[in-house]
Amino acid sequence: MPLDFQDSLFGDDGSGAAGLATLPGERTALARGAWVEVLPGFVTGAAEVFETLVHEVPWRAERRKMYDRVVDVPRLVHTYAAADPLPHPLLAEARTALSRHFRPELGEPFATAGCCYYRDGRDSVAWHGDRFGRGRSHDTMVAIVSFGDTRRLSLRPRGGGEAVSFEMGNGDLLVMGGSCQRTWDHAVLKTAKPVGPRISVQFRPHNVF
Ligand SMILES: O=C(O)CCC(=O)C(=O)O
Repeated sequence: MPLDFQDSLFGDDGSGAAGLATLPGERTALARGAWVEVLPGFVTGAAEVFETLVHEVPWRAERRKMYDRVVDVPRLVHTYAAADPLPHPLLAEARTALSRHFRPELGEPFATAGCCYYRDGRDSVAWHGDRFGRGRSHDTMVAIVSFGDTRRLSLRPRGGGEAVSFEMGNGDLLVMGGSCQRTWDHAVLKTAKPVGPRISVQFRPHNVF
């Protein structure tokens, strides 16, 4: 697991104190009642948060059955339940700020924090929607904060259509809302570019995963 990295790698000179920028971000309507809202630089001092997450999250490698083989899932993961202490105080602050801002529309707070560690460009997550639990039948929101090197989050209509994508850099926020989990798929696809490690933290309401 690569633990050595420079703040400058992530376009963050490291001098910024850890903090949060003010919501809202910029919202883009997608087809079929879905939307995304983006706020670059939502977390300042994000390089320090990244370093803490690398060391403090109890990362787990998963294996998954694929056809007649069991293969490594190409990223490390850990999910914090709503009551679990989060590994950096800024994550708790971010969840509170996101809950306060989006609650009138979402109707509930963000609860769980899923963490994914993409060690390099070979790590990825394939096209999917968060359609287990209520995401299958109800509009909801998933708020992703990105730490570390820049990776592209792609979205495409479920069943086919033109994809859109967003470069997510260190400290950037992207919220998927409306029908997005039911009517669109999203992915972080592999890249041959020489990218360094990235960690994403996904805040979800109860019973959305
Ligand atoms: O890492 C990301 O930005 C997306 C993660 C994701 O889609 C998932 O874990 O369901």
